[in-house]
Amino acid sequence: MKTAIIGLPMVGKTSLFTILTGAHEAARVGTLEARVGITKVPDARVDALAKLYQPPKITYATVEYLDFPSISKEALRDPGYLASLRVADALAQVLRVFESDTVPHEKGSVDPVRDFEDVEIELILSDLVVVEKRMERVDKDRKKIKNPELDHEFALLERLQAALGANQALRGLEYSADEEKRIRGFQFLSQKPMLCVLNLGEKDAARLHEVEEEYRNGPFAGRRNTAVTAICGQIEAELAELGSDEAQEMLASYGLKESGMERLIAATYLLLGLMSFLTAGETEVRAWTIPLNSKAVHAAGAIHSDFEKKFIRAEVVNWRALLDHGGYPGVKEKGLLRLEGKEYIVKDGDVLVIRHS
Ligand SMILES: Nc1nc2c(ncn2[C@@H]2O[C@H](COP(=O)(O)OP(=O)(O)OP(=O)(O)O)[C@@H](O)[C@H]2O)c(=O)[nH]1
Ligand SMILES: [Mg+2]
Repeated sequence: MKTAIIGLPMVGKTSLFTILTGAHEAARVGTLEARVGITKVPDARVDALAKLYQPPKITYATVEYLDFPSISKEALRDPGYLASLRVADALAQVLRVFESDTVPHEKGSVDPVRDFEDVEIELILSDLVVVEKRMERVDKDRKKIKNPELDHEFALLERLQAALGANQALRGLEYSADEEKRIRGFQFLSQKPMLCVLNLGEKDAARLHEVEEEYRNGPFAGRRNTAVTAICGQIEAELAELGSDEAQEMLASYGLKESGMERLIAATYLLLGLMSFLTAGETEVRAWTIPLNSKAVHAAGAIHSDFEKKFIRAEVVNWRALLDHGGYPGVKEKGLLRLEGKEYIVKDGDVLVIRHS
């Protein structure tokens, strides 16, 4: 799962990317010079189970981030930039809330909502071009052959056109499963889930949660597929250089409980509609990523495609129960280990053992 970090010039995209991923190397994404980095999803359940089992291998779920050059009309006309952005599963837009003399933003002043709308409008216009091109094509075909499929598609495109024409992002619309399928291939930019990352200055650090709530319940309230999180990039950069005790101390000195990065990663994960199930034993404790509401048989497939094909049953126990009873013998004795079939909907924090033939 890829999340593209986007935003206007000099808002702290690259700084954020570097803190998130620790990656410094540039890599090519298609024809574009963008940077790719992988972040592990912090998971206290994995930590706790690893303490119990002491396995040689501990594996966290991961999210991939892409650091993009700043968004502009020009960038969005560059086919390479567009193509690279289209493959992202979600967008994280960095919004500058910190005051800075070095930022040569033409409008200078801090206004994250204005900046958000500026980028939003570019995404919308770029989608509108795609929709209208496709409408022309479909309309031509409709004149040649009578096909209800084409009429369906045209009607859907008209709906998208109307929304975009009214400056509405496609992530705000509701789609039937059929419509979802029809438009997936277009990889519309304004349809991608959006994480707004408010990048606060040091002096606002103590008000981090307050500011986040203000925006979440204010200008960004009620938007579908949109999440809001606030960080203080400068502090996070310093935290990244520290050991965990020192980091805790520094957080406390700003009146903060946890690192903003952890909240940001968790928010990305949720926005992408993902959850984790776990496997735990003496050889490895591991978090596996699956879409929310996945069936047991698909969870098995995340581990190994053979497990999906030859699935018999899943042994399921909640991670906390496994921990509290010191492992499998304990939960078996208490009757807490359940046997579930293919159709079982896996829950966040389930620990699974897949029985297969
Ligand atoms: N005060 C403050 N300055 C920051 C923060 N984040 C970034 N900066 C400064 O802003 C400038 C741009 O930072 P980058 O991370 O390169 O921003 P960017 O969005 O990647 O910039 P472009 O890719 O050039 O559009 C640098 O001078 C940073 O030191 C922050 O959280 N607080
Ligand atoms: Mg940059």
